[in-house]
Amino acid sequence: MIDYVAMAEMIRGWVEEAGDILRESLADNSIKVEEKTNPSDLVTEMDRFIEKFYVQKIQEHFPDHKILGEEGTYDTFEDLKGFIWVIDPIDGTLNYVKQKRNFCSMLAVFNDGEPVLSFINDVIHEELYEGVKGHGVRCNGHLMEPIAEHPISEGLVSINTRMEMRDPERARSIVGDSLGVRLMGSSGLEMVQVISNRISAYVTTPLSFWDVAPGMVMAAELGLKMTRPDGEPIKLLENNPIIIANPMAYEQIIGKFSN
Ligand code: 2AM
Ligand code: CA
Ligand code: CA
Ligand code: CA
Repeated sequence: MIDYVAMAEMIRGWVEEAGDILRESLADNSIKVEEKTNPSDLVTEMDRFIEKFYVQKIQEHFPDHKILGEEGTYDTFEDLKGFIWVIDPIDGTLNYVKQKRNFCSMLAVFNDGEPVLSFINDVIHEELYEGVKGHGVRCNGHLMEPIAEHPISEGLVSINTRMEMRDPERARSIVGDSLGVRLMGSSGLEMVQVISNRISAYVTTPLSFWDVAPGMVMAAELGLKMTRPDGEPIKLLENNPIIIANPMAYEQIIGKFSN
């Protein structure tokens, strides 16, 4: 039997250390920024540094585990057997650069294709969310409550900006049924809003696997639904559009994708 709680305890130390490095980096106005595919798709030297930091720790402690990271770490995956780590060193890099807030650092661990551990570190608010399969979700060590079912008419919703632009009618319909919309520009923090019941649903166009992976074990532990909008399970290591919501809101939103 693998002791996921003991494993989480060790990883927590790494995530906290990465958070400290990121917080301190904000004082440095000379962080180098590069464009990736377009002016809104950025990478900084800190994205690469933090990814390397996690990779070194993983390789030191778990040399036979596989790793997928946004900034270039890519093992070959013949199948989903064994342990796979998924790293998003800074989620919301555009926010990190422009706002110096509203970003997070994320890790997710899968065992034989099952989500077992995940971390989302809201660095600026000093809130570290940790999901452990079978042991619930904690924020700074405090166990989080399962989320009571409620309709979208009783809550706020979030969508990603691409959905607003590419699927405006559906986006409008979802938002119109809710109390209002909130857009943060960090899929990790958006998932955290749902996990902590500050918004009722997050709906997106296709995102990379590292953008969504940490939400999976947390959603499962808190009784939330998290699938693709066609109702299919999230495809591991692939791009996925997602809905993450409490079951009642989820059914309402998924109904809007079936026609
Ligand atoms: P990132 O900052 O790690 O790249 C912004 O809406 C959210 O979408 C962020 O979580 C961001 O993650 C992600 N994202 C994925 N692809 C992106 C792209 N091409 N440009 C900007 N953000 C992207
Ligand atoms: Ca990026
Ligand atoms: Ca991301
Ligand atoms: Ca990133």
